[in-house]
Amino acid sequence: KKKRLRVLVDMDGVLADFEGGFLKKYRARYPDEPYVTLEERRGFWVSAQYGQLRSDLCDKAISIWESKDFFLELDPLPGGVEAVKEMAKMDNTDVFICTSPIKHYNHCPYEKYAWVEKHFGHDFLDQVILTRDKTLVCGDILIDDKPDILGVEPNPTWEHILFTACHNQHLGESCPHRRLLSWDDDWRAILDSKRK
Ligand code: UMP
Repeated sequence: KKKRLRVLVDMDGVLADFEGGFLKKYRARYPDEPYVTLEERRGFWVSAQYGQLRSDLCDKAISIWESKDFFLELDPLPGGVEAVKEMAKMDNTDVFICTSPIKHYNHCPYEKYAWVEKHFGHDFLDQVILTRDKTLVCGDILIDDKPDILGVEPNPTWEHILFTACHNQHLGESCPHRRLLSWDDDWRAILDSKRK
């Protein structure tokens, strides 16, 4: 029996290297300020950890991803673009890129579309979902590096597959989700486990 499988894939931290891009531009713009290495990152919110380091560093961190070209110039994470392109060609499989733009909207939403066009091609823009509430989006799985994905829908249709990132790699049993350790991990087996 074949029902189509719908896969939702997050962008920042899963397809695009938000953490690496942030640290590089933060250090270039604020060379004399302290920073958090990727090894030391804990918690999803970069701004919160920088704010704990020193209160004024929260706004300095935010200034980085609010800048023009920040999202557009993010490097792809290894294997992600290739994996999503392969998924999109699989039989009975629909794949969407599901990403939350920041509320400082003058660059980010535009650059997210431009990033997808640059790395996937113009036709793939049909697969982009920008939303601040992923619980409203229906799908079989959501591959996302954020440990807690909450919104107005208490029972989302998708199973959250936690994509391992620097900020979530130390989370233990407190985080109950199945994981995808990287795009070298067996994402095909995860998809197959959801096919009816
Ligand atoms: N983001 C912040 N603050 C942070 C870290 C990330 O606003 O400290 C933004 C960047 C992305 C969004 O636009 O949050 C994360 O979106 P998802 O990965 O959940 O789609």
